[in-house]
Amino acid sequence: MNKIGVVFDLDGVIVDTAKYHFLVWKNLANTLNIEFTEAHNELLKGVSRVRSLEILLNIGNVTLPEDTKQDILIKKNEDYLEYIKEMNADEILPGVNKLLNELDNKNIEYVLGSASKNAPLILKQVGLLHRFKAIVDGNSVSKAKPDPEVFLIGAEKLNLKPECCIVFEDAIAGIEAANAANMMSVGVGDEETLSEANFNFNNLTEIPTHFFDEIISE
Ligand code: B16
Ligand code: MG
Repeated sequence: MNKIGVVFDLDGVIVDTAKYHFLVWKNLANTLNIEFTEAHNELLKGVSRVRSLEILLNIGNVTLPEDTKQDILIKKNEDYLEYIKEMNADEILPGVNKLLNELDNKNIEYVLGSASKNAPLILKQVGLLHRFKAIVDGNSVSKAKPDPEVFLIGAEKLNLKPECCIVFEDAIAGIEAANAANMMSVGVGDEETLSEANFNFNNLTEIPTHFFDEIISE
């Protein structure tokens, strides 16, 4: 393969914003008398905000009118942004900077492919926004992961065919989306959970130096 490009998920790969999503959803769940555990939170990883609320309400077997749901979604994001505005470069996950430097050195371009509508703000907070060739996020897509749309747009931004793109993802929905897009999927996190990925690593520090060279030479 001559030329390759990379699409990075955000939450769980570049930064751990899942902990903030959890705190806010947990708080909202309490006000709705829904028991919401960290295991439940796994179900929200990689899926859109709207879908996250649907999952939460399903867990509690709660039905709400549409306008109440809209109010909850607004409040969810307001509370979440309180955490985001305190973020800084210390929250970049281990191995990210080294990996981006390596890609830069090898002239391999990379874009972001995230479900989050707050992706540009989060990247700005941690000082990484300028490094990506393009940002494809929850504002750019009509269909959320596991639909491949976000990654297919990423491939367009990279001017590459999907099969020349490598996706780094921490969520099952994201691995499914990458596979559906006919891209190479790299699961970042628990190998058993992300068993559908083409490659698995616990975190980005584990990516071997020759990982990209081997894919290019295939
Ligand atoms: P927002 P990713 C996803 O980010 C999160 O994993 C998921 O938990 C969240 O619901 C989604 O973003 C939407 O986030 O409320 O900020 O629009 O993993 O796709 O980078
Ligand atoms: Mg993620």
